[in-house]
Amino acid sequence: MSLPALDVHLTAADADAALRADARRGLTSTPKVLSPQWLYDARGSELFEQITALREYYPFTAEREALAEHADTIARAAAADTLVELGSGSSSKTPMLLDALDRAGTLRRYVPVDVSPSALEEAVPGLIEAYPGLDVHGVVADFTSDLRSIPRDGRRLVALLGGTLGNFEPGDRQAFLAALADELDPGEAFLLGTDLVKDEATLVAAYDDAEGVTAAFDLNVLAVLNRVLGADFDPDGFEHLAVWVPQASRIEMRLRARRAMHVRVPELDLEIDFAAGEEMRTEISTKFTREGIRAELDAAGFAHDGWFTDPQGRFALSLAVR
Ligand code: AVJ
Repeated sequence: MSLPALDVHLTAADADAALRADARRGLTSTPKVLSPQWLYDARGSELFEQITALREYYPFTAEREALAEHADTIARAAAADTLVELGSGSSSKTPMLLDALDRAGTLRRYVPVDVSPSALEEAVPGLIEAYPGLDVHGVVADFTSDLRSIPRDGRRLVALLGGTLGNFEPGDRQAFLAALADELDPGEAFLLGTDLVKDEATLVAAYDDAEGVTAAFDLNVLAVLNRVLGADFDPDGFEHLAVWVPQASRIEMRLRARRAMHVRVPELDLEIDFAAGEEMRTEISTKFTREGIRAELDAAGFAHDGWFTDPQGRFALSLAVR
């Protein structure tokens, strides 16, 4: 089977340069911080897949339940011919939306957008096979900085699922929502999946599971830095932490130095020191409230059109229209 070419707006060299700039900034700032993008090499993506199957990691199941129950309502409200999925990754929940749009009788095209060409190359063939009449148009782009690369024609439903928005800092989140509102035409819709605030024990367990899969996922970032930047991090010198930060309404994944360490990062021409007990933040995962999401969507220029959760009210899908 021959594949339609991906529309590439981000080359491997661009992505690499962005990650290096991020690492230089983050490793030299106080406290130290890394972009969550570093977590998802092949091994990290495999560990994330394992995380989604953990009993403690409820967001994946909860979003699936919300989609199963409400996808038809969402599809009828959006009446879109084009589903644009930002950060589509393995497109694992996409069929739930595609099927619903198909049942609504409007579906014509699917546009998965991801920074990873390999993720698109893996996901697209199966979708082409499963949806014979569907026009599948993959776009390789960083949607946080480049929304111009998504097709403008048709009536679009833009989806950002999986709680991905929770990885953004508040300022970046607002800038992204405003840029997306600006990109959409009147009547077009945005479907946003967000995890919700709940008791601390449940939240922390979801990011620090008993089997240690999330710890392995977090620590893997050091192996990535060692491989990509020639660094000499000793993963055994760090431990994984999941911390609930109520003032910011977010879980932070951090790596804590078990002892003082000196680390060389030759590819960045950098040497850094960790004090014993020093913490480096590797990911934020913001948890939202209904009022908070409404306020942020309003501020960005969206009208709020629907709120759909799983039966237990753990995870929300917000439908916003332009
Ligand atoms: C894929 C970013 C939504 O924040 O819950 C899972 C990633 N990190 N366990 C999340 C993640 C640790 C996940 N997102």
